Amino acid sequence: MPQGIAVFSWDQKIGSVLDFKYPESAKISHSLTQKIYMSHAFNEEFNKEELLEVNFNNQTILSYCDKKRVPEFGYEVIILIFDEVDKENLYKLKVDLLEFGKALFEKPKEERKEFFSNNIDKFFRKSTAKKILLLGRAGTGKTSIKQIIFEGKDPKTLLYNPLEPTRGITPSVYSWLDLKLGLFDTSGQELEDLLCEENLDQILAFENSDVILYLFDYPLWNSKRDIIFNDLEKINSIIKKEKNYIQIVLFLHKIDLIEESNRDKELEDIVNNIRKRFDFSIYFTSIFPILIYNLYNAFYNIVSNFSEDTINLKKIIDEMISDNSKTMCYITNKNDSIIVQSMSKDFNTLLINHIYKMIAQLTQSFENIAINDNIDHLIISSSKSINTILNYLNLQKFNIKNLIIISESLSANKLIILIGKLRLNINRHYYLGKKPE
Ligand SMILES: Nc1nc2c(ncn2[C@@H]2O[C@H](COP(=O)(O)OP(=O)(O)OP(=O)(O)O)[C@@H](O)[C@H]2O)c(=O)[nH]1
Ligand SMILES: [Mg+2]
Repeated sequence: MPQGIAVFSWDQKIGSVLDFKYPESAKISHSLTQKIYMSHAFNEEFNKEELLEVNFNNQTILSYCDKKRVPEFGYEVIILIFDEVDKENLYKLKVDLLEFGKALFEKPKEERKEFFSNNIDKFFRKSTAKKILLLGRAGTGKTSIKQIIFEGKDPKTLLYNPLEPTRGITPSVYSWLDLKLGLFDTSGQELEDLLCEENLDQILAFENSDVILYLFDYPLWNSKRDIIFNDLEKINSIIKKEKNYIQIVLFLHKIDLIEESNRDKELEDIVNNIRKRFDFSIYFTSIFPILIYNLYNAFYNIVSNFSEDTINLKKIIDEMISDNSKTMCYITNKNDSIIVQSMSKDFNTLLINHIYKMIAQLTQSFENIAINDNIDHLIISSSKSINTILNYLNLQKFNIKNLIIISESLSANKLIILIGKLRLNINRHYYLGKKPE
């Protein structure tokens, strides 16, 4: 990503005059603008648009000036500054800067600043921060979910070695593609106090929240559903006082404790029961290996409301999955958390946890060999004709790392072709800003 962008003009008496820049912290020294001006002025070519690549103090600068305009308006220049330039990306940046500069300088001076601010997002990816507040009674599974989804912990370990109860409010910040997610985990034992009107921590917890995730587990629903309804009423009245829109999402957790033969019917009854009083989205979750897919999906749905990257990546892999049977695909981030996934309906869900685990074990050593030895992908074929391909995407700066496809129907060769296509689409999304149709 560029370090900065700036527009300046050249006054014959006083030198460079900085018109505007972004971000405000970008350092645009006089010697830099002087060097850029000289590069344009001493370039023999006149009467045409010029886009130069200039190196200055370990920085690379792309600079655009339309020299046809110089006799009438003087030198007007727009520059884009980089610490390091991605060669793959350079051509696209040049085209974008040329288009942007041209459109900007055609505008009357008084309109340029607004045009500049409204359009620089094509060079700077916006990182948006969102806050999720996790609420729920003691032992319902809040911290376990947090550790699985955001910290890559193994669900089995958390099932057999339960965590200590949480105390107070524990905020953590995680990167999720183009988002910064602030996750506020709270203590179930202190929930009643937290929801009390006079509680001082309430402001810290609720203020600026975008989503409130209220978790209740199946045993609690069975034994004390009044408590759940009561909590929800209180939460509802607290957020009415907040200025911003806050979405409430419910997780009915530990659905593994509902007998399988009765599960669908039971869940339907629970939803109908809740719907009589509240209109919140409800997800059914569990950290049990065969059900964990639902938990990941619940998070994608919540996060994709904020993150354009999540939506686009999901579209790319969904499209591929829709053409193949018994296949699953997912993408991981820097922390090896799964950020998007897609699965054909006939995929054997019993395989999921085993594969997550195997990949998690492989991924660190794979990353090292992928970088050091330029290895593109790794294929694992099991004796039960399950083929898995692991591809290092090398897009760490966008917070994505590996692309994984597991298939019971596709041969290793087909997987290689498929991964090539997916990789191309993902790169097009990141480098060319192409949205999937
Ligand atoms: N059966 C089952 N147990 C689960 C599931 N998820 C978590 N647990 C168990 O639930 C217990 C409580 O988990 P925690 O994550 O510590 O619960 P918490 O909501 O953070 O609890 P507090 O911090 O006290 O508010 C642990 O014993 C977990 O192993 C699940 O999906 N199914
Ligand atoms: Mg906890």
